[in-house]
Amino acid sequence: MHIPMNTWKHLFKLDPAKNLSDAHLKLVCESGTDAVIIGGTDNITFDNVVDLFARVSEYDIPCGLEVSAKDAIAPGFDFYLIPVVMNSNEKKWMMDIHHEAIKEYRHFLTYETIITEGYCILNEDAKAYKKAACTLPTKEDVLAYAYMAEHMFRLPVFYLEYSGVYGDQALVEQVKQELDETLLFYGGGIETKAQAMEMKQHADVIIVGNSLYTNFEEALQTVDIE
Ligand code: 1GP
Repeated sequence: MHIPMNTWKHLFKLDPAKNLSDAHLKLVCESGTDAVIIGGTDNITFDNVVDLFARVSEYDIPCGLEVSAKDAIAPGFDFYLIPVVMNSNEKKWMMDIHHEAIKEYRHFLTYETIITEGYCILNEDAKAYKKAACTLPTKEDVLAYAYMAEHMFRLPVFYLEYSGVYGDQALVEQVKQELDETLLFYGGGIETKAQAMEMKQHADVIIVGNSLYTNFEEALQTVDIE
């Protein structure tokens, strides 16, 4: 499948370790979002990933797996988002887990389905920040990571990850100015349509996750950002 990332504006990220009713899942999948991502940090298992994927597959919406645990990688997704955590202190979050995953799953982790994300995690309290042993980068650091993502590694995506908190709009704007080819994904703390519109001014794609589980009705409005 050709992944039409260049047309994306908005993605919902569903956490397989959290509960979403069938009625709410239907509204998410029929919301007009460009794709649904399944991903999270804690308690991600093969079973809960496959269960949620089966439920999303009832709908006519592309579904991707953002890989965070090697044991929870399942075949059949339309695409696989592979984070490479650029501000991690540990090589395993950039290379080694990926290496192990490819040895096992290369038959379906293919050129056509993989979207490698240069991840920069900016919320020190985020579970992913702690798990991936990150260091908080300065503004100059972030801009250099963005430059590296595009010019050194030619990554399709640079992901500013504020997971759980609403980020620094000025920084998102500056990072966008650093990028020409690499798409800028922004995720973190978007709870309202106004916030979605604000971040979408600069990011190519915004990702909404947690607010689906805290204020569903407001979260659903974030799709409507034209
Ligand atoms: C998390 O970037 C996504 O990986 C979305 O963040 O859960 O804070 O919306 P939130």
